[in-house]
Amino acid sequence: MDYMKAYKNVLDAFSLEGTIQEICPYGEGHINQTFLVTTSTKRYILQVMNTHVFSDPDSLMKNICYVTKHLESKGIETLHVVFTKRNEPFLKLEDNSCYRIYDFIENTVTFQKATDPQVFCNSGYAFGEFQNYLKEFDASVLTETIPNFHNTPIRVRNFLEALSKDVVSRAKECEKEIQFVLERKDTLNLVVEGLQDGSIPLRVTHNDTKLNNILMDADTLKARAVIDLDTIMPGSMLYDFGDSIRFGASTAAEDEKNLELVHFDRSLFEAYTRGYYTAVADSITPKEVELLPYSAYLLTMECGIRFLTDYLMGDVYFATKYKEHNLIRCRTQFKLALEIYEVLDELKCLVKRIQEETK
Ligand code: ADP
Ligand code: GN1
Ligand code: MG
Repeated sequence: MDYMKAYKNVLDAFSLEGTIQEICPYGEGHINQTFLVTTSTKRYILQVMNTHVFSDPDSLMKNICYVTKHLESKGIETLHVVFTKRNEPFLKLEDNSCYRIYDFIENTVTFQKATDPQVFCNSGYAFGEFQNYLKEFDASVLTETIPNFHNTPIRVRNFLEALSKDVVSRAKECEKEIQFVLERKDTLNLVVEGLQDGSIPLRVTHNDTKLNNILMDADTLKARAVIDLDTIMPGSMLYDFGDSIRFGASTAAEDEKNLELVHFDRSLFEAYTRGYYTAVADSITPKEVELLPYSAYLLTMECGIRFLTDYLMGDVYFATKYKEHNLIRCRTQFKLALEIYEVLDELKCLVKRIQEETK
């Protein structure tokens, strides 16, 4: 596809430096379409915003502007929104398609897999620090961009609905996975119940803390900037911790087809927990500490259920590269969830040890 031609009008609407030289697809995100734009003097990230997933782009971009302004005021490196020539934070065309541009954050790298425990530990510390920065942020200005995003019981309900409709007749291809959810659906309520009865604090959280949503410095491999700020909303810090473990403490990619290669890696769990706990030690509550291992199980199950639901619905949510992509992703998640569940008690001991050592 000739991206230069396709997006010329879009880019013309923004105040960019230099003359455009190249536009090419970039990154591994599942939600927005991301492009790297190179001009004669600078690089930018262009995103075709996913308005199916985020139905209120105005509020979404307001959230991002609030949060990035807050971070900037504290001297923290963050996404920089490039405004349009009409001084809007994003461009909406007549066909309702929406586009935004960020400065490309130079000299950074993203990882699709945690290979080095120290890098994973650094990312844990950075997501913990990010949680701290959001503590002082006034949650009342934020719009909930996806209501009930991590409400796992509601995710289960959506799955059951997709299963009963079976609109693309795929249920017969995933009987084992369906059974897996049905057998475990009652183990997924603890965080939502804790938030409801007040025993788990509601905080402002990132909600999408996978390793490729953090940019690491290319030289030091320390975290430079937490990105993908679309889902910053009130939530539980357990969502952020659990989701990082789900993605990063695996020995294989999220879409590895050979399940024999997919294992939960306890040393990666330990590395991340060390980094994260060190950052949040002053604010994490005893119940949150207790539930850290469970949250890894919960978020892994939840994500697997979301992939399976999308598979049953005909791949309407996540970007997929081939027909079984969502089912393959679901299988890696369920394999990991099972392995995490089997060692929950040992992980609790590990967390206690880290807590003692950090005192
Ligand atoms: P999605 O919501 O689809 O996951 P992201 O906002 O996470 O989209 O962007 C996808 C990828 O693009 C990221 O994982 C990262 O590699 C890269 N990326 C996004 N924004 C920037 C930026 N400002 N500078 C450098 N890389 C970026
Ligand atoms: C999506 O946007 P991205 O690719 O960073 C999804 C997450 C899932 C993740 C699974 C808004 O994250 O919730 O955990 O895919 N984001 C949204 O890889 O749904
Ligand atoms: Mg992303």
